[in-house]
Amino acid sequence: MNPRWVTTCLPLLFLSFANAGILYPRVSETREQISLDGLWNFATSSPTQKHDSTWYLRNFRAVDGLEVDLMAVPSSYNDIGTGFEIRDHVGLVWYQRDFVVPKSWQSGKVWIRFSSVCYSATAWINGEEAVSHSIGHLPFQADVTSLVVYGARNTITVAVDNILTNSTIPEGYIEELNSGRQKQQVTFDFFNYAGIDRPVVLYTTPSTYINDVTVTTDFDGTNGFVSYDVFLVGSDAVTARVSLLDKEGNEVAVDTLLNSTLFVQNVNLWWPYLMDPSPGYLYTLQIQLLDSSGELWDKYSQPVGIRTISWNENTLQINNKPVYLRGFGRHEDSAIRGKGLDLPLILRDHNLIKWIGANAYRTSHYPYAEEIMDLADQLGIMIINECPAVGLIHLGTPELLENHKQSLTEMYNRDKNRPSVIMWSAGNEPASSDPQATDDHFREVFAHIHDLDPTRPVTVINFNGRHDNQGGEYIDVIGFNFYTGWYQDTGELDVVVTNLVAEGQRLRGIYNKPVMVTEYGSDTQEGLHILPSFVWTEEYQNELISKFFQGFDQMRDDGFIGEMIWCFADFKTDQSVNRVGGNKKGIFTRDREPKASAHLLRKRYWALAEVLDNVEVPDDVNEYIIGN
Ligand code: GCB
Repeated sequence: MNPRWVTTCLPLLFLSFANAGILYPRVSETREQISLDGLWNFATSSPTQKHDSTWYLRNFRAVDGLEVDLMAVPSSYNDIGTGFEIRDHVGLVWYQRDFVVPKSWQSGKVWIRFSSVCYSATAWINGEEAVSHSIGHLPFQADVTSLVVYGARNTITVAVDNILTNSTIPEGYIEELNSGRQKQQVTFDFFNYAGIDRPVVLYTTPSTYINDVTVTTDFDGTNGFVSYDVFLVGSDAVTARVSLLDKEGNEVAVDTLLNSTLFVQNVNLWWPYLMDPSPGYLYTLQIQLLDSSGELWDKYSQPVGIRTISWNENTLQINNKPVYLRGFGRHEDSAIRGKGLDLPLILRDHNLIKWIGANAYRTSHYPYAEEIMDLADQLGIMIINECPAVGLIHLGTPELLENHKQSLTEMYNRDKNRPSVIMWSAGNEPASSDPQATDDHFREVFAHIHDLDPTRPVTVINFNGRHDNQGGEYIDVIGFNFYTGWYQDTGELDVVVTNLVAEGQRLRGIYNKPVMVTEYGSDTQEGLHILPSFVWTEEYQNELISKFFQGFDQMRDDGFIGEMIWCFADFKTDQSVNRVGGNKKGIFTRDREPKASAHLLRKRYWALAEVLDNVEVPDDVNEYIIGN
């Protein structure tokens, strides 16, 4: 045995309460996994039915009068059917399926993990409640070791509720329509998709297991440092072996403590896309627990990017180099699937992001699937990671505040180790009608996220809405959404540059913090052309964004750190008279084909990369759009 492997007897039971681990489930020599994705039985019901009886614990197909359909997991349920009932459903829906747990799983622990259910969910296994959770877009799990039967068939039933209230994250309320129907009103414009929209897995761990790991990184010249904290649950004495592997799988550092710093010579730093010929370099932190005889007890591998983030009143820096963010606001949205995870789609999206030369995006307006975040880590895309607090109104109410903080905690627990996450966003466009409430609410929210994570800056987009400086001392970066030339001064392209620069300077003046535009743009129907340009045409979108480019370039040397267009792709919204088939501010159509603006933005982003990152632009980007 390696002499550096020492036995560490830890107060393990104590640790089990100290940390709420939500590690991404990975198969290893000690961990197995079964996917529960596929077609589930599916039924809708009225909200009151939940409390009627325990009808839902029976086989759906045997419940008299219950109409049972099939539903794909993962997917939003709304656009799978053909009727209004399912698309516009308000309240509970029910999912059910059978699964078999292998006999061999009896020796350890069995977990069920949902990557996201929108919005609240309760799951029963064989009639026993297994887990309940209430914030969408975030994972949750439960130990179901004592609920499942081994070597036999089990049944899982999941109740999913899409109702949003004035204390949920995000907020909403139910309106009685003239028709007598109920409608879920929301404080955002994207379609209110719901369902089991990300993968569901069963997985195993040993009884003493790695519950969580927190990693922070640093470097000094060519030396890299990976500090880690491994949290165990269990009660046995174990031996630890924690090693760092490079991309080729070579061990470059090793330690025997559960909490230590690994030192890496000739470090390969994690760099953003186009800032280095090999952006997104990932090491693997391999954590092994061994029993007293040296047998492998548990093993978990965590990807690690070694990089630093620093910020001051003028700049945001990765590895001590100022970065200029060029990217998008985006949505998880596509035809039929809604917000359901779709691997071909997310790959196409990231191929388009590389093609266009972007280096960043914001997860507007909720945390995206872990598989999406994996791509960002691997490609070197910088992420402003936004919690689901979009359009909060009831600021100052204790329950909303608690839920808001909880959404940040859960997002942090899930994504804390991701190198791509360079900033937290505690929300988008909160209402500002009550400045006192805004101040109190956000003072607590910022303190909370800064306590969780002192290593990353924090923003709220359009903080305080009207940009007065209530609470501004707690915010690190000012992100603002600015629709001059669209919602304001519609059709008035001549005022765009002046309005934009004036707003940027005003915000700089108030906060003295780095400032960036997190949304700008215009709805554009692909294929619609009018000369001279007219709102909704491809010409207008191009002319409007060209004006913004001029404004951005005027601000760039004065604490202006980024531009994100709204939006990456067209997306579905609720029915409304100012949305024709959805929000059409996409640079790409909903099926991910370029509008004219995508080609223009590509020239802009590659020109910025050439000037700021010193890269060669691709041969087919033959015209540079930068400044004037
Ligand atoms: C905004 C919102 C975004 C909307 C966008 C729009 O300010 O943040 O969610 O989609 O405006 O197009 O109206």
